Amino acid sequence: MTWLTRAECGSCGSSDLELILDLGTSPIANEFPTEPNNISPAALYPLRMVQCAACKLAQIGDVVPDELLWRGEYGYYSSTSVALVKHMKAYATDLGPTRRQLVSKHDLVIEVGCNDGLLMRHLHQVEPDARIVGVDPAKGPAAVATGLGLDVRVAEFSRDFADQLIGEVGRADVVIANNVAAHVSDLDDFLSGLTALLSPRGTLVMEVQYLPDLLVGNGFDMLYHEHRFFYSLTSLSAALLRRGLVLVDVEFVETQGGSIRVFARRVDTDASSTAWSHGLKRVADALWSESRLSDGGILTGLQFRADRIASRLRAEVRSLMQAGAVIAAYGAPAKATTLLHWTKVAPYLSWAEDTTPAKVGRFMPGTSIHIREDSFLRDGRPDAYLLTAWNYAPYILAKERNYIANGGRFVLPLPSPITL
Ligand code: DWN
Repeated sequence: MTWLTRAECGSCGSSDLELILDLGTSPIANEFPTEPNNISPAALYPLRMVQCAACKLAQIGDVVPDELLWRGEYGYYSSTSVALVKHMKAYATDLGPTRRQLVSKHDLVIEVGCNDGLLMRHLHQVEPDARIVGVDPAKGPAAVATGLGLDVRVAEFSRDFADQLIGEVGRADVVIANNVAAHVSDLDDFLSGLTALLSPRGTLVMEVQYLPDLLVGNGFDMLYHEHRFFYSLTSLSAALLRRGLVLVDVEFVETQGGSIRVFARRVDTDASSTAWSHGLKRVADALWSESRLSDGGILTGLQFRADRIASRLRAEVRSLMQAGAVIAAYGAPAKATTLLHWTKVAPYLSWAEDTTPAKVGRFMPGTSIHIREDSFLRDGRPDAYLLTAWNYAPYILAKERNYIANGGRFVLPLPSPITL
């Protein structure tokens, strides 16, 4: 089974797709093998980003089928990231009775892509009288959530599954989908399913990685095969409207190198009620700002910046190694697969360290880099780390202040390689 080269936009169907970024070939990013270097050429897939000239949605140019993408044990568990735990706790509070009052007593909340139930747990804490149901296709994370007593359905979300779920629990007052809309193969079916799940006056809350932040931060490593779509507010608004949803508010959050949290309601209800007047203005302001950004050529220059970063990062890492340094990767995030394969710095890394138990003992995809447990509390530390989990840099550099004070170095790959 191979990949499908996209002939039309996954949202509006236009065939006017422009190449933005070509990163050659790369393995599946979130599948951490138990053996080193297990990549045959057949297991490498083209990695390109294209943008639809009609609706401006950026998307992966060659779609690896779900059956291949999710065949292994999905390696991502939200609750293993301290930074994400903090983020989701604040997120739940924001939706709860003391802030937006979106999740109220006896409400039905459905989270699509609930992973290991991290947000669900915190929503239960802020509103114990709400009914919260999760959906996720990954058996491992879903089993963790179920083990915590959470109501999680192990299933691939679709319009058909939405209809089945409505029959079981009814339509939701709040539907949540964080870091999911980027991953789906059929965007129309996915968004139509979310719309169907919503009660007439319900609210959809979605977090997605924000393309302008990716561009400003040169985050080319966010391009990997499970990320099928890359959203601006302009393209997301058009995609939602096409499926009967209108944006009523937007917040900018730090996760994943910069994301947006959008709030949307069904067009066939009173979405413009005064309750959302401030939110509607925030949406209008953000759309205007985006219209100015897209004229700056920041999108068309991404390929040049990715090329330049690759050569500069190799130079930074090579010079450290030539000075006798032992270098390790700090974090084994999915994006590190793209970073290592595009920049070709894997041969300079002695090992990787990660706090995710499911990743420890395995290898970075397509490399012989062994993943060890987080050595924060142990000796045997390297002379330098390549900070592959750069999106958590403030948290990690603060956590590692003693390592740095004792001469430890960090190489930050993005937005431009620099050794601290
Ligand atoms: O959309 C997705 C996002 C939400 O999460 C999925 N495509 C898969 C995944 O992407 P990722 O693997 O790049 O996510 P993270 O959360 O940026 O990965 C950070 C990695 O770094 C994790 O494996 C945990 C690790 N880590 C660590 O070892 N020490 C993280 C921190 C903060 C640390 O101190």
